[in-house]
Amino acid sequence: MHLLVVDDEETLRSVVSQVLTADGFKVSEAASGEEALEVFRSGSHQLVITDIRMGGMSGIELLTRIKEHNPDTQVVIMTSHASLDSAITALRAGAYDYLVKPFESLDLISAVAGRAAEKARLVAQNRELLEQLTHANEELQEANRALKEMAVRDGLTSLYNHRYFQESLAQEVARSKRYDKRCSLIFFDVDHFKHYNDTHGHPEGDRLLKGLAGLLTANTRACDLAARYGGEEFVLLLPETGKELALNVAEDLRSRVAEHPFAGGETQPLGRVTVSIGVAGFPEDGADAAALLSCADQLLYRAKNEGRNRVVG
Ligand code: GH3
Ligand code: MG
Ligand code: MG
Ligand code: MG
Repeated sequence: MHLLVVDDEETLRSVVSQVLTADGFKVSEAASGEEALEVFRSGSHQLVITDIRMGGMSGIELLTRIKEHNPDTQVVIMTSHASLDSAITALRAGAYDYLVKPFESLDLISAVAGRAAEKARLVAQNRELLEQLTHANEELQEANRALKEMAVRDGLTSLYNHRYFQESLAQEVARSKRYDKRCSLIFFDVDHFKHYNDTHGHPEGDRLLKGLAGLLTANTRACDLAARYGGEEFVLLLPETGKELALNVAEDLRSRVAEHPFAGGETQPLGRVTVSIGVAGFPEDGADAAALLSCADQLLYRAKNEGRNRVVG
């Protein structure tokens, strides 16, 4: 434990210093408050024993400065019988204890310094525990955030999952109703995906779904919500968007998919990877979430029946 002894009387300083060195402390000395502050700032003293009345900076001011710099440092004050009042002031300012000069016994110095050192050790330990706790808490919060995010995402594509989409659709329709706004739903399904899986294998099929999700995300506005509805079915919820605009978005999406050079696309019945899309608008196609979804689903099936790779609204 590093200890700093501060007194302008050299004899007294060296007596205290010798006693505490014998007790096993690593002792530095300073002859004034100013010097003490300099030594303190450049070292790592956990304990300071200082005289109160010195030429220049007083022991009380030194105490205050030290506490500002490192509140964990323990400071013991040395005072004379004549100035016990300033000892009280020092205690109020955060001193650990005081020693009265002339010293009745050197053992007393050892005892007080020993207790102050123990306190400094406990304070440092507490600080360390607190830091560990804070760190653990931050990690926990981060894990919680990640967990919450995982709960709303689809594992394969990282798009929002079915449950989150259903909740969002219900909310969006309710919001649109209340504020007399429009919103639209784009529902699409990969054409002949069974054939793709049969030709290239399920893992390649998974890769295709991921690629498709990437294409979808890259072409979705921040306010739109893209989700994986089920196996090879995806949805795009467009808040505050009328059906005419949604049809344009859907057509754009359809052509982007058809033009995208997905691996193995040329082996598909339509000669590339394509999607069929149904587009439903609120309020004209359904008065609630279920009706809107059912309408988009029916329109999607019409797109399939009419030859696939098309948008029906
Ligand atoms: P259609 O054009 O009529 O939609 O034909 P389709 O073959 O796509 O339709 P169908 O519903 O008959 O087949 C869907 C296929 O999607 C069957 C299923 O194995 C596959 N599928 C569903 N989920 C996944 C998945 O997560 N990964 C892979 N690789 N395939 C999936
Ligand atoms: Mg003095
Ligand atoms: Mg399907
Ligand atoms: Mg399909």
